[in-house]
Amino acid sequence: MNIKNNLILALDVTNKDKAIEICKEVSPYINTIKIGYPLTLAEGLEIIKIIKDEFGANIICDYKVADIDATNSKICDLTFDAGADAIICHGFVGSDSVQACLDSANKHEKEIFLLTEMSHPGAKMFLQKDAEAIAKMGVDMGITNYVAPATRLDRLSEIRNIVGDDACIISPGVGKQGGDAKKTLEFASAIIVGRSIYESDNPALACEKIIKD
Ligand code: O7M
Repeated sequence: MNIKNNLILALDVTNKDKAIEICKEVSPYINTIKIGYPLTLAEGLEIIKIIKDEFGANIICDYKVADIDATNSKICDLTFDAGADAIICHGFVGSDSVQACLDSANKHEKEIFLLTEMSHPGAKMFLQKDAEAIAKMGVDMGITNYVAPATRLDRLSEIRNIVGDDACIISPGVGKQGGDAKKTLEFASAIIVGRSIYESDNPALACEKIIKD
């Protein structure tokens, strides 16, 4: 996926008009938009095509898919049929569940991103101890796209070592969660930024600052 300025917008607003307004403002800087539950639950799956068609953006659906294989297949099929270019899947559920996501992506000629360790403090309670094993599982399965935290650069670096230099790592946690864009991009292929952009009085300027820093 070609990610302009190595910057992905997490479009976690809950209203279509607001979403479109933000996308218009940031479109000179951003071509890849992450749509998650907040916007999808507010506006329905149709929002994927609306944003994709209006802005020609890559759409990564952040549905953190984490169910049994049969259910994961349905979730991924519906998401790709709705126009998503990629879907984010949890790794902790194990290889059969992740394989179902991968099979759906391959069938639709789309992509998955495998979530390893999360960025929030709570990730240290359970997920962190298995994050390296999750990344190794992804490598064994031939997965080339990953999500790893901008809030713990030592962990991001460790995950980079496991998945290799050719893998694409997208990294959330820059800005409001305390991560630094430039330092994160020493290890990550792109950063995911939400509130620092969409809560800003000037989202375009916020993008410019993040890119220049
Ligand atoms: O910049 P923020 O903190 O407003 O938004 C960060 C976005 O990244 C938001 O959409 C989160 O749901 C998401 N995210 C994390 O913050 N931490 C993670 O570990 C994982 C994600 C994510 O994108 O999951 C794939």
